[in-house]
Amino acid sequence: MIRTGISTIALALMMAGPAAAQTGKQGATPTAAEADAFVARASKEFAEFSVDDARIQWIYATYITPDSAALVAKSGAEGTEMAVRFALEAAKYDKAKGLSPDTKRQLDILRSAITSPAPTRDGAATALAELQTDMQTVYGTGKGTLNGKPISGSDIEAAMGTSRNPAELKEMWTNWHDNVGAPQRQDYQRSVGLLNEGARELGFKDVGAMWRSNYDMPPEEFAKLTDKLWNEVKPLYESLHTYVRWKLNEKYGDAVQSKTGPIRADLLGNMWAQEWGNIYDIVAPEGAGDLGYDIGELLQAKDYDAIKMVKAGEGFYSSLGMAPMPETFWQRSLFTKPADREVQCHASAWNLDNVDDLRIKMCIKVNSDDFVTIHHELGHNYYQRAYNQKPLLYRTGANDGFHEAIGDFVALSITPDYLVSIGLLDESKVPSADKDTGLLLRQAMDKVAFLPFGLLIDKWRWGVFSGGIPAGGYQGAWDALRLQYQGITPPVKRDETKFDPGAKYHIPANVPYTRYFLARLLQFQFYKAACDQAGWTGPLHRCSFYDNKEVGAKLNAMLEMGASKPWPDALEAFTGSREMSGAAMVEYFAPLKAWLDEQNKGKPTGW
Ligand code: X8Z
Ligand code: ZN
Repeated sequence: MIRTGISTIALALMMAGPAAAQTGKQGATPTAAEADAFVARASKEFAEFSVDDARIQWIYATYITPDSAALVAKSGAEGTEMAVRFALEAAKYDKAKGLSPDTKRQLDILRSAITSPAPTRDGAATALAELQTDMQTVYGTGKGTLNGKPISGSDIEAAMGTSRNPAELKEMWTNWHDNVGAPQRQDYQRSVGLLNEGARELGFKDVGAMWRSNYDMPPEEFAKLTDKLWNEVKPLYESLHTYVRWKLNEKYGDAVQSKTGPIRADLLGNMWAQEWGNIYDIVAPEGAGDLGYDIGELLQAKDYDAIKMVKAGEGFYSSLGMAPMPETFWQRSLFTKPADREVQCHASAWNLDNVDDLRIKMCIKVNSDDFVTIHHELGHNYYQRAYNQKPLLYRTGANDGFHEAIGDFVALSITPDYLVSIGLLDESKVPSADKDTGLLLRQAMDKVAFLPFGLLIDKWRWGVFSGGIPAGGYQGAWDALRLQYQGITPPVKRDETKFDPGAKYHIPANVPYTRYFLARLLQFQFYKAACDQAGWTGPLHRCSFYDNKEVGAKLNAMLEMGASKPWPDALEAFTGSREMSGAAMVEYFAPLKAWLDEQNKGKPTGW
């Protein structure tokens, strides 16, 4: 199974079962042929283990009970033990002379692509799996409150997007963080110890260094690359921050949002202040700001339900020439939140048999956020199917940012004209060119706002794993990074009895997050390339490559590669460039940046 919403190779590698160690003769340097045989054996055993493991994980994620939790922890521990054993063995075969590039690459994948390594000593993998499952159960079953009444994770997420009442927002924010985050603090600290011990046994400095070593370059260089990329787009974020803070001050007044300093985290339309598109109404440019439509309202007006939304997403991929999702996708996916049981609502995409048992798991609501997320998840599924002919260890993204970028890249094509072509928007309602600023601002509220958030989650974890952030300073360091990068502040005082990182899914689930930062930039690189291929000459943000089979074929060629080649090769195959870069995103938003800077004249900037 490759459960991409959660992780890619990492989980492929966690799906492991007991295997007899068959290393080369004790002490002797193994031969290239022995290394080939080892890779084949490891792949086969992973593949065999993975199907049952995937089913167990699926059952847990779609029906959280003490029983499914116990089973998922047990299977997870077995998988980790096997993955670690293969990683240690791979290190030995790595020394063989005359290795083929493919064997070398697969050995490297075996060595480093484990997200949750555990030490080999007895009981450690089980202890780690139990801690991680406990945290995920706290997250998956956690509740906040609204007006004193309990409210589920998916409902509170939606309510944070629509409420404009600062007291309600503060209540929801505080209770979610207190109820879901704080109880995980001890378990998280213990899990960090075990993860680091595991990473060190595998020859890495700490888990952070291990995560950073999966990008076809030395881990230190990768950290530098992320900073370089951030610096390319930071001015865009600062312009947006200045403008949005001003608008929030106009709306709520000094007592709620001051004209200077950080923005109050609960006012931005999202529980984590990671995407701000839901408060577009507050920031819309005067006069030209009304786009004349909201995707959520269009869907509701046309009586869309969850299935119809997913069908629309599938329709886009079909228009590129991709085969429809298999019948089993429709039979086995979880599209809506069941009324009678606990499920993990955080969206994910799965391939349970590594071939074509594709599924998504989501608690879909009929709104704009979820329409985009459906395209995101389907992007994972189409990627998974495209590379399913490759050797098992290559059945993942060129890097994890690629996997996260595909569906978002497709969703950038949801332009007004596209909405007309699928019958959601009336032709007479297509916003005229004078609405371009509004369209770009709506997009920037999601795409640009996310950038510092996408970066800081792993800045925090890299610090925790390296020891730079001590266990007694988890909360303080989190707040400091949120302030430094995002320029936001919690609505109530936090202290070290809290654990706000645990209130974000990817912390209890231990899913690396830099992938989403990379994806935010990559999706614009892909989009610009696709629009160039399509011969688009208008403003970039009005381009839709819907129905373009040529773009589809070229995209598929990149997707089919999976991880078989270093990611610059894959990037080059589709875009002609070998560098990840913020330039395409900066170009897309250039007209908005000029407009924002005009609006911001004379206003306080920075925090
Ligand atoms: O976790 C996700 C996807 C599943 S891979 C829904 N995303 C990040 C998040 O929700 O925090 C997509 C955008 C960022
Ligand atoms: Zn994803």
